[in-house]
Amino acid sequence: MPNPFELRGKRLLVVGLARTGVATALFCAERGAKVTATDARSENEIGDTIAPLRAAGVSLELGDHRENSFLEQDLIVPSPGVPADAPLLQAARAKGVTIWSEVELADRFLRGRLIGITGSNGKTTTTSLIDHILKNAGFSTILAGNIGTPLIARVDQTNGDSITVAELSSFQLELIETLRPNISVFLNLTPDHLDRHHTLEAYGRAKARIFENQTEADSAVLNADDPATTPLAPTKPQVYWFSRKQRVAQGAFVRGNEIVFRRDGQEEAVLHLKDIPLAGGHNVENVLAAVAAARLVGAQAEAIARGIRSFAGVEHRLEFVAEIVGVRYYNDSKATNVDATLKALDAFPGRILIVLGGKDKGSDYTVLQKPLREKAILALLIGAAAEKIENQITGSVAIERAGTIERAVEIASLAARPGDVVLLAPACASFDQFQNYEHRGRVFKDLVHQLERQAASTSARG
Ligand code: UMA
Repeated sequence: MPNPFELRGKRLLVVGLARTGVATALFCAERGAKVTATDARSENEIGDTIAPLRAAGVSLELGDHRENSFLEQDLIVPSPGVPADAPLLQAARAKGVTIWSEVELADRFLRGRLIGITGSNGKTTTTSLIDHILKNAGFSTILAGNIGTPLIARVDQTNGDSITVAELSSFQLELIETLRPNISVFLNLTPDHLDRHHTLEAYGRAKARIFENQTEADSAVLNADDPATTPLAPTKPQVYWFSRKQRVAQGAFVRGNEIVFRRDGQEEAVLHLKDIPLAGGHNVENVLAAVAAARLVGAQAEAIARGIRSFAGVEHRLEFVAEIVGVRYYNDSKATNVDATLKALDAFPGRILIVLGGKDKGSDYTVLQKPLREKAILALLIGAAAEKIENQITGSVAIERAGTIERAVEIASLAARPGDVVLLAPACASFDQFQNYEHRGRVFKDLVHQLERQAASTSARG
């Protein structure tokens, strides 16, 4: 606990009352802070998740934000979904109010070691995989962060021996001050969230803050194959690289058919590529990063290999849903940007019917043209970004404006032939039609399971 923070008696404003805001407000109220919590949504829209806040004595300002409440605080904790440059936060900043993300506050109460994982893609898989490997190797781990459970909701469960494995997003990292992972992992940097960060440079800078407070006693793990992340390598922590293409001086790499970890001139084989239970070349990178992080924490090569072999994958990440009359359905709802969709397309040999669209984040979809031409037979467009996507991919593949995910699955099921793949990998955020990407993925899976039941009853009637 390097930077303890006294909450008792502090005036504190929590902005946004979804998962992060509710957990933060409760945590601070329980520790004696005078907490106000505000959300642009009305009480009706938010629902009963805020009932515990009332009981804890949090004062609520719902349906709108009040400027005065932003100016008269000791600390403001905006949720990740609230832009850091929102005018009310700017005004508070100008008055000298401290503004921290929830992970910054949480880190001040965290005990034990912290592994922080960031990157544009693969964070969720790598975070889950590191947690799985370490649990299997006998470590006491806590999984939290952008993966879905706010870090602050888990800090009370940490102790001197625990290892917290936290997925950290650019939205969380851009508002840190002293947060310092013992091991930081930076997977890759590709365009995403440009509606919030405006430029790739600013987005990269926000993510690179993961290294900012690390010292010589800490380690940083970076992707040697990604030219966008290599220039961001820090100078203070020990740097370890991972690579699919080259042997690295310190870190994890592929040699022939094996994954090898190398440190201080010593090399050890960890596992065979064929033992990786996840599809796609990008998952080899995620495994390499996880091998390096787990080895640095002290897990032995054999235990790491066992952990990887027994990893079942992550929900909404190239998740196999069902095979219905020879057509395989995959849910990659977590593909919320173009790069993730490119990786999803790359994971299959061809004949893909892909569901694309949702809320645009200022993305360039023209880069999808080539893989769509080569691998896809139909693009089903949904959500608010449909028109932009259609304009940018037109001519590369047959297009259907499905509008909704329900219609997209229906059209796909009628158009697909045995051997085809129906893939939800939308390249967009979900918030125009769904609560979040998990909700979108669950709706997709429910629709596919309905089809499965229909197909079963048809064949039973036979
Ligand atoms: N709101 C306001 N005022 C505003 C803007 C928003 O009041 O000006 C309110 C909204 O009405 C809503 C709340 O803020 O009630 C939304 O907050 P949120 O979007 O931060 O929701 P949380 O449930 O707290 O989810 C956040 C992360 N969301 C985002 O980063 C957008 C979740 O990551 C994360 O799992 C969760 O905290 C726990 O840490 C999601 C995500 O999409 C998965 N992350 C991005 C990504 O992975 O690419 C970064």
